[in-house]
Order: sequence, then C-alpha cells, then structure tokens
Amino acid sequence: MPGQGEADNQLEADLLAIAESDIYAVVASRYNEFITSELIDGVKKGLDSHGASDENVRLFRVPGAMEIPLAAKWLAQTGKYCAIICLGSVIRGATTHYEVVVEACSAGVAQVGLEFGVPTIFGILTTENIDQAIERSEITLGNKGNEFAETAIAMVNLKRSIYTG
Ligand code: INI
Repeated sequence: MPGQGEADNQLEADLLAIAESDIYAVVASRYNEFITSELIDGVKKGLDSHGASDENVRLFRVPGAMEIPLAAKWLAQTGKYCAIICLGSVIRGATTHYEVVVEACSAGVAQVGLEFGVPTIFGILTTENIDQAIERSEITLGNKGNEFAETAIAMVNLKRSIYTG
C-alpha cells in the first residue's frame, strides 16, 4: 500500500499528466525576444517534464503582445489544440502606451478562452522594468515558464474531468 506521500505524489502526477493526443499551442511574441525566448524554453521544459514529446507542442510566433489574442483566436478556431499558452513581455519603462497594450492583450487572451472554451494561459510578463522581466524569465532566477506549463496542463485535465468524469 502506498503511503500518504506516495499517494499525494501519484495524484499530483495524474493531475499533471499529458495525454498522448494533446497538442499544446504556444504563442510567443518576438518583441523583447531576450525575455520571450527564455519563457519559451521554460514552457517547453515544463511540458517535457510532464511527459510531452515534440508532437505534443507547437510554437507560433507573433510580432508583439498586441498580436497574441488574434493568433490565439485563430488557433482556437482550428479546434486542434488542447490549450493555448500565450507568452510575451511588456515593460512599462520602455513603453509609453504600457496600459493600452497590457489591457488589450490581457482582455483579448481571456476573451478567447471564454469564447472557445479552450484553456488560454496568460503568460505575458507585465513588469515595471527590464530587471523584473529578467527575474521572471531567466532560468536560474525564476523562469515562470514551468508555472505556465503546469497551469495549462492542470486546466486541460480539469476540463477533461468536468466533461467526461
Ligand atoms: N509589444 C510587446 O510585446 N511588448 C512591449 O513592451 C511593447 N512596447 O514596448 O511597445 C510592444 N509593442 C508592440 C505591440 O505589441 C504591437 O506589436 C504593435 O503595436 C503593432 O500592433
């Protein structure tokens, strides 16, 4: 009989298991590439650590954060993807229209999720300055890609358990 610790670990593993046919779409902006490339790596590593292979992940690039919601909508319309992980970096110090970009982008990403019922993960770093963006993306400092990957997997499995469980 497994001990409580082992049972908890098994439950955690089940909650974060990737089904063979699941394809996770990653939409990442090229703007602030030095940050978003780290986030892409973090998400890929996170998905891989829960059993993803190359067939389970597809990457799509867009120019900036403002373009993410439309790309996410196109992806959702195909019905091919179990989740859409949106990655970007908007830095206040470098953006006079910071609020405009952040509000449009966050509302757009949420709208796609609600409209299509596809888990749509907001992995867009919105920071005051470059240092904060680096702290949240650099692999040794606290890359948030793993968190975004696990959030996506958890939502995919929650949806499955609600619809089929
Ligand atoms: N896009 C970003 O992803 N991050 C930013 O910090 C940023 N700044 O600083 O402006 C940014 N702007 C581009 C924007 O997302 C669109 O690509 C552009 O407005 C064309 O639609």
